[in-house]
Formats: sequence, structure tokens, C-alpha cells
Amino acid sequence: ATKKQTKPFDLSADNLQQRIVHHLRSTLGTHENKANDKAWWNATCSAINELVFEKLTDTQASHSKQDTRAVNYLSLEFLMGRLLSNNLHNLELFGEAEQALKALGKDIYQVCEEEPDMALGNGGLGRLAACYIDSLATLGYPAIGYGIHYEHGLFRQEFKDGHQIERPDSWREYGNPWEICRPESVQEVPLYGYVESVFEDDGSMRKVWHAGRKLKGVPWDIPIVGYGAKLVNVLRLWESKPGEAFDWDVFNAGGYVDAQSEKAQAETVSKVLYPNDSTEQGKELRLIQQYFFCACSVKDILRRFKRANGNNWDVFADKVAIQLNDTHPAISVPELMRILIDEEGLTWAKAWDVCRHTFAYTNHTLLPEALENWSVSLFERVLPRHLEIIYEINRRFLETEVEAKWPGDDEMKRKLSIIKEDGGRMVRMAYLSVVSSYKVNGVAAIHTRLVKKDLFPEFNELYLEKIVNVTNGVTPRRWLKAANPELSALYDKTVGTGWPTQLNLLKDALPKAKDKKFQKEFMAIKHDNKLRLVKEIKALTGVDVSADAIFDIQIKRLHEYKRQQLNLLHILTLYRRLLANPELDMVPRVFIFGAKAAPGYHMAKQIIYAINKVADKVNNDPRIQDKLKVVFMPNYRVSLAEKLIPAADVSEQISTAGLEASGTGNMKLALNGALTIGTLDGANIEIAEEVGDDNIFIFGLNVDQVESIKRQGYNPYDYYYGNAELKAVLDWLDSDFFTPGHPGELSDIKRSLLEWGDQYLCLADYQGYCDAHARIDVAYRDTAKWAEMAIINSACMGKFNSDRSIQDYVDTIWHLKACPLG
Ligand code: 26Q
Repeated sequence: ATKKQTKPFDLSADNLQQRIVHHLRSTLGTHENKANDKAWWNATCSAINELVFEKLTDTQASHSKQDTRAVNYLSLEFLMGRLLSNNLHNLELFGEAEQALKALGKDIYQVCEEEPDMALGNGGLGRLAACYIDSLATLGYPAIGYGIHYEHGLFRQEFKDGHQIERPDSWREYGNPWEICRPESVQEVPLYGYVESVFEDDGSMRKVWHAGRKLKGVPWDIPIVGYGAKLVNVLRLWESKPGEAFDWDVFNAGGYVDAQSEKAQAETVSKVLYPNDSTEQGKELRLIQQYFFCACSVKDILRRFKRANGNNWDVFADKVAIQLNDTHPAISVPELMRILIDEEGLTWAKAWDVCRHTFAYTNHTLLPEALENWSVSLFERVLPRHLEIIYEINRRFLETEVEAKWPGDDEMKRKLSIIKEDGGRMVRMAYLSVVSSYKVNGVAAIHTRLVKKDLFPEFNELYLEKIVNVTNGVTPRRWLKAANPELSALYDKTVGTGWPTQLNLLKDALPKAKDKKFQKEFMAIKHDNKLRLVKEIKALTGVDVSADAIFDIQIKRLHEYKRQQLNLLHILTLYRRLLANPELDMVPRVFIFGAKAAPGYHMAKQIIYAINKVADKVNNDPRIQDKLKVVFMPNYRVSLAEKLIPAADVSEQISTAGLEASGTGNMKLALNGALTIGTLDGANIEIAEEVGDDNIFIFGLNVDQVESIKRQGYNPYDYYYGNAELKAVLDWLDSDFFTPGHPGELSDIKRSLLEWGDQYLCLADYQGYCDAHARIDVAYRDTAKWAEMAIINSACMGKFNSDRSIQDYVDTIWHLKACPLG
């Protein structure tokens, strides 16, 4: 354990109590006798911020003194969730704060509940960024996260008659104690306009971009406390404002009202997170959002570099690594080129050399519709100079690199061109990213294999060793220590207290997996967590469920490839069997869903509606004697995940093989003792390797079988007519049984699985999936055996610590040196 700071902070519970009272009175202007829980939360945050901000200052001083390479993690999304409980754990002050609040008559868990989630992300990619900045700080690496200070994060989800309704999320409505505005680091961002060629006396030519509009980027810093508080890094989020000049001019011309609307336009840029986690093509505002944040971040990086190194560009890549979290920030490549060439006067060759040693790119998807392509005409209008630079990157790439490897092969040049020519000219952001980066990585072993084989096969031939794997991970501080305090205490007692950083230590509990007493303790904790969830389910949905049932949980964005509809088909199958035979011998099951659908994704919304309608029927059907319950928890988000995951018995990871890049919920659930029912996809494969085939329920087609069945011509009707139960449940969806008086309301799901071709092979995997569930039913009855398997799952998750992922990034891509505070 690290030694706690002695001066000037007294970190006793007593002292913390005084600080909380002090902030309640002087910062918030209230008093112990009348403060509401929100004020208590605010005061607690302010009290620990005294310590956090001091460590932040120390860290920044130490970094500028040591001046080693730092990584800049560029991401349009950071799905942070709540920070208080996590910060307290990372400062090792949770116990003290609990005691302090208790002395003031407050329950710390209730106070923590007051914090709104910071939901500045959609799902996996955004939450991964949040886990990674936690690990970077924990390991003591110099790092900055760069993102957007959205006014509205991901929408709040409500259900109305079973339909998803989107409501705005306003996480900062009443202020946010964690963020610090940094007006001294404001940046200016040009947009639109035209490019002028200026000829110099010496015959040379340079380009000047005359912008049509200017935005201002205002940085907000959120301190990121590493576990053990070895250092405090920052997450810097940019807010858009109108550029300095314009409103005065218009104002003086008597156009006060017009000025207001232009101000509103400028502020639109950081107003809202795009709620799509796969495709949203061609929206001008989204491109401006991406460029706005990249321009601010690149300028900020350059400002820091120049402060320490002047114009010594030879050392730039030794000091700066820029990681692109998917292609969303890829526009920062031409932006850095533009500044180096147009403003700093570097030659193309020198500037390109700098970029090629600075950028690295992480790919998170193989879905073709999720690959970003921007129309050339949009680019030309918004970012004319950047388009020129992309053309030149492309020209040199094709004429030198591609020509050298495949001489005279025009077909290959067409294929690999960063500009797609057929069907409307488009900029392929993935190709731009691969060409410009010194490393490209996939996020799980199988995903990386497919990135090489199917997505970028020619690039993989051209650039040997460029594409590498870094399997995703999750932070055990949030996903075990903070979310599951009882299990954490059991591990502390069993393997010692080093596991939050050395997650492999959990393996020391393996010898106890067969120990009856340990099994009882482990499963009693699971049962307690389930009891807490039972209350939450009742409060949020009104449904009564029993903690003695199997809690079977599928929580993730709603997407056809993730196959929530396959889960539904199995639920309908059980329901039918129960109606046919109410005495059917089955372990009671509660199927729990949490998922948001992109607002414009019709089929995803249909699936939510269908699950809600089936839930209505099942939950109110006395004939099935509570053997089956279906619950759709509204507004799934990080803080709800923290309540669901510790209570799960079964983890649903059932994507079509080859389509889920990694998954990270699968890791969190197994870490908390849930058994996985899953396909051989993404990180499921590596989870199976860790826990052993006997401790996971694998079913369905693997990647090779998916490929071959598609090649042969897949026909879902073969399965429909070949399987009486499957046919019956699909036909059931077509009736008005679940939507009385409204036949056909759920028919689109059946159509997508038959007439429209069942793109994600649900019917092919249906029987295997039902069989795997039958194996779960059998396994759960042997309580000792189930406990043993749950313990093995939890104890074998060491590999999936995000500290391991970050160390992999450091070793194979970033090459950083740790700089913890002394
Ligand atoms: C693109 C263009 C325009 C608007 C939005 C987008 C967009 C936004 C978010 C596209 C994709 C995303 C998010 C993707 C994502 O979350 N991918 C997941 O990443 C996880 C972390 O690597 C993996 O575990 C998941 O398998 C993968 O689906």
C-alpha cells in the first residue's frame, strides 16, 4: 500500500467531517440543519477536491519538469459515470468519508446516489476510454484525455406504453463540482472559407486558409485520480463558444438579436452527443464537432510542446503520442499537417515524418455501416485546406508506397485510395487513419485477426507489423471494489488487499473454489446483491421478482448484431412450454434487460417494444407461477450497471460470431461471479481460455462457420420449417397475443428474421442457444458446483484488468515512462 500523505492534509474522518461542514456553509451557503442530499453530495465533493486539486497541481509541475513522452487520448466519448465513490476509493478515503458522513447523520451510499452520471458516451468505446484514463493515472503514466464538453450527454430513456422515449440529459444543470474552467488555455478554431495560394519572392508557394467563421474552444478540466493517488491526470473537455470578434461588430451595427442567434449556432457545436453507436453518416454538425475538438486538442498539444521544446520538431514524436479512439478524431492528422506546414513552415516530408511517428489508431468495429466516410463536397465546404492535404497524403501514398509494392496495378490503387470514387466521392477515414499511424490495433485477439484478414488485408501486407492486438480491459476499482463492496471485502480477507491493482492475485482464491464455507460466503454475497436489485427492480418497473430465481442479464446497447431478439425468442419458448405444462420442472428465471436504442434505429426500437410487451404478459400471467419474469430496466447507464452487474448469475454475450469486436460488459459480469452464455466472439473467446471450457456456456456458429454458411447461401426458412418450437414462437409474434387488439405490431421482428434474410443468423443459432440454456438450468440446481464455477470465473479475470491493457499499449505502442509523484 502507498503511504498516505502526511502534510498538509489531515485525512482523518474527524477532519473530513469538519471540511464537509465547512463547505456546506461557506461554499454552498447552507447549513447542516437544512441541507438536502444534493448539498451534502456537493459539500463532500468539495471537501475531497481540496486534496485532488493539490495533487493535480503537483502532477503538472512534475510532468513539465520531467518532460517525458505523454499520451494524448483523443476520443469523442468518455463515459465516466459518477465520480465521488470512485475518487474516494482511489484516494483510499472511502472508509473515512463513510465515517465522517455517518457522524453527520448521513449515509454515504445515499449521498453518492445524488450524483448525476457523466454520460458523455454511447457505450463500449466511451466506457473503455474512461477505464483507460483510470488505469493510466493508476500506473503513473503522463496522459491527457481530450474530448468534448457536451451540454447534453446520452439521452435519458423512458418507456411509454412499452416504446422508448428520449429525453434530454442535463448532467450540469445544477453545476458540477469536479470541473475547472481554464480560460487561460482557450483556443480558436477556424471553419469554412477558402484557400489562397501565396507566391513568395523566392518562387516558393504557401497556402493560406481564410476562414469564413471562427469558434472559440473553452477547456474544462476534470481531475483523474489514480488508485493510491500516485498522481492526478486530467480529462480536458472542450466547450464551443462564438469566436472573439464577431458579436461586437454585429452588435454595433444594431444587430443584437442576430448576434444572439450566431452565438447560439456556435454553442450548438458542443451541445449534444450523437446517440448513434454504429452509423450516422454525413451530418455536417458531426464533422464540425469532430474538427472542433481535434483542432483545440492539437493546438493545446503544440502549445505544451513548444513551451518545453521550442521549435525542435525532431523531438516531437519523442514527447508526444496521439491515440485515435476509432476514426472519429482522425481529422487531427491533416490538422497537425496543416499547422506544421502552413504555420510552422516545415516541409511536407518533415511534417509527414512527425505525424507518422505520433499517431496510432484503435479500430473498434468491423461492421461496414460503422466505418466513417465523409462526402468530399461536405469536406470541401467546411475544411477546404484539410481536403487538399488529404488529397496530397493520398497522392503520395498511391504513387510511392502502393506503386512500389504493386507496380502498375491501377486496380489496387483504386481499392486502397483514401478517396472512394464510385457512388459519390467519399473520404475513407479508416484508410486515412491506417496510412497516417505508426500502429493500428484491434481490441481482442479474434477482432485483430479479422481486422488483418477482412478489413485491411492489403494494408497488412504493405505495412508488416503495423497492425497489433491489445485486448480490452476494465478497471477493477470501479467494477469490483466500488460496485461490489461485500465481494471486495471477501477478497481482501482471502487474497490480501493488493488485488485492485494486481488483479491476478484473485487466483489465490482458486484453491477455495471447492471449499464449502467459502462457496457459502461467496454465494451469500451474490444473494445480498440480488436482494438489493430486487428492490431496485420494484422501484423502477413495479415488477416483483424473487432473489431465489436465476438472474439472467443482458445489458448493452440495443443492436441487431448483439441479438437481444434471440434472447426474446428463447423467453417465448420457455413461456410456451410453461403454458403447455404449468408443472414444468424449471429453475425460476428472471430475464433482465438494459439497453438504449439509437433514436433513428427502427428495428432496435421494435425489439425494445416487443420485449416490453412480452414482459407485460409474462409478468401478469398467473398460470406460470412466477417461474418466469421479464424485466426491462429503463435508462441503462453506468450507475445502473454498477447495481446490475454484482447481482447477475448469468451473463448474456450472444452476438453473431465475428461482429462484436470485444465486449467489456462480459468481463465485468464474469469478474462479479456471473457465468457467461455466449458465442465464440470478441473477448468471450479469451474469457473461455481463462476460465476453461467447463465453466462457460458456449454455443452457436463460430466465425468460420458463419463465413461458410453465408457463402453457401443462408436460408432462414430452413430453420423455421425445420423446428416446430421456433416456428411456433415466430408465428406467436405475428398474432395479437402480446398486443391485444393490435395484431401485427410485432411482425417486423418476424419479417426481419425470415423475409428480410436474418442477417445476424438468429435462426441458425436458436437451437444451440436453447440447449445452452437447458444446460444452465441443470447446472444451477447443483448449488455447490455452480458456486465453484462462479468463483472460478471471478478469480480468473486477472487478464482483463485495464491496467494490463494499458501496459500492453505502453509496451507495444506508446513507450512511456511512469512518473509517479514522489
Ligand atoms: C460514428 C459516426 C457518427 C456518429 C457516431 C459514430 C459512432 C459513435 C460511437 C460510431 C461508433 C461508436 C461506438 C462504438 C463502440 O462502442 N464500439 C464498441 O467498442 C468496445 C470497446 O472496444 C468494444 O468492446 C465493442 O465490442 C464495440 O462494439
